[in-house]
Amino acid sequence: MNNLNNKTQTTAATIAAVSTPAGVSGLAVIRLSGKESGRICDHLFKPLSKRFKTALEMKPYTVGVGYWYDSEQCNIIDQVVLTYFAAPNSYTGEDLYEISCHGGHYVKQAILESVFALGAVPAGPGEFSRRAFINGKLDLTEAEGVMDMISAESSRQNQVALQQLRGMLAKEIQDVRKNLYQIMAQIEMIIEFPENEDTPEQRADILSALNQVDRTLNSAVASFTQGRIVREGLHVVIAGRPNVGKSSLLNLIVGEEKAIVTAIPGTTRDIIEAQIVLQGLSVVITDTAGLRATDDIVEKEGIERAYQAIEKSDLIIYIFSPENEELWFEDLKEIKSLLEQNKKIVLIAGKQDLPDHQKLSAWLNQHVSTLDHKLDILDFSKFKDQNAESIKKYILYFFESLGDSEGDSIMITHLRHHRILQKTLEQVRQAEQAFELEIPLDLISGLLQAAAEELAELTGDQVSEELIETIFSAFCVGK
Ligand SMILES: Nc1nc2c(ncn2[C@@H]2O[C@H](COP(=O)(O)OP(=O)(O)OP(=O)(O)O)[C@@H](O)[C@H]2O)c(=O)[nH]1
Ligand SMILES: [Mg+2]
Repeated sequence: MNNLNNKTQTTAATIAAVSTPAGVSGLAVIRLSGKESGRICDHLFKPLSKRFKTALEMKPYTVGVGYWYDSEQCNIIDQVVLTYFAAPNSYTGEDLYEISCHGGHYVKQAILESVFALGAVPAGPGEFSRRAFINGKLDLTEAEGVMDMISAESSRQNQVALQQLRGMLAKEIQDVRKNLYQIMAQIEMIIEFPENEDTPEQRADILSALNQVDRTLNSAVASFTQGRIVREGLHVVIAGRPNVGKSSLLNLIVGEEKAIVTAIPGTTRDIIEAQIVLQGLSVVITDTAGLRATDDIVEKEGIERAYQAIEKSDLIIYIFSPENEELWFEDLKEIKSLLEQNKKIVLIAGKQDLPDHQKLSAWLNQHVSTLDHKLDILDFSKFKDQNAESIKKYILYFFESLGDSEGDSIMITHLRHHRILQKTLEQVRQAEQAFELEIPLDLISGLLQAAAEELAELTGDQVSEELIETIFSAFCVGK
């Protein structure tokens, strides 16, 4: 464990990388961070006119326009805009320069080579953010928020990333830790001065403070059900027998002919995945091979993959067709088995335009009521656009029904956070029980100490090198 008290330490090497995406663009940004960044830029950047300063003369948070030279100072590579952020008030906490240059392959490469020639080294993935963490500019949850912000594809992903990036989760965790330490201090007082401090009021006070911590942690832990889905997308799988209209439903929902539709049972073999955004929520919809016993090797593999997708799904849209009445009981068996695996299912009485649909509807209503779980049944016909809209509405309704989070409360979106909070909550609950059972106070204090230390790992106040490595290596180069 590395106790990162020394939050102002700087790492020796000056690092550089292109922070904008690979490929050709109008402009690109190259970042340079570290003690030597001013000297390196000063050597290579010549102001365009007297209006602009050299890199070392620039005031912090100003820009200069000028020419960028190669490391021999013979050839101009590009005309650039240089921005200077001074330590410690920069993203990394170190002296940091941003070179805005033209976004062609040659220019970017040549500028990078010029700074490497003068002693900068290539930044690894996430190294700018890692330095920001080491220098106390970001805690781990905020750094994870930065990464989520970059990969956000929907407004809800953006919102949860922003919440974390702004340090709201970090603040909540700090508050809980503070409360835990206060409770430990109160317990300490009772141990030290039992004759004065060990009163029923004091004990009631401690228990109520513990209950409060329990409630906060519990609501954070519970928010993960929705939080995980917001961050990773809601995984919806369309399943059912061959030829019931699974691919037709996928196509209608995503609004394009994504999957092949034919009258031949067993048309879809592979997994077909489409991503849509429903009211700011990312949804990944997967069409699958029809479920049946088969000797066809390709189809068998497809069905195997269908089951894998089902396994990972948050919601299964299971379609029945009026055309294969002989299989309805088989379908019901399949559904029972999925329910036993705790899968969430909505049933579709498909091909609503066919005459036997009513019979299917009645059968479903009758038999579904005998199941242990209440399942919703929707109608669908590929000829009715509004059916696709109702299914989309249902998907959103399903998501909303997973939680009761109030609009502005913190949402946990990372498994790492969830695990830590869950463990902390267990320790706090043990402490509550122990307190009620009047177990010796020093043991309770020990449990609370463990809980507070657990939380320190969440924000990165106490964290292993290995964890830091794991988190930042998932970042892109240049961030
Ligand atoms: N009448 C009617 N026919 C439909 C409907 N939906 C699909 N079909 C037809 O049913 C046949 C199978 O449709 P698909 O969407 O390919 O069915 P699937 O479940 O993906 O089939 P597999 O990929 O073989 O498992 C095609 O001929 C479709 O035109 C519907 O709502 N009404
Ligand atoms: Mg299909």
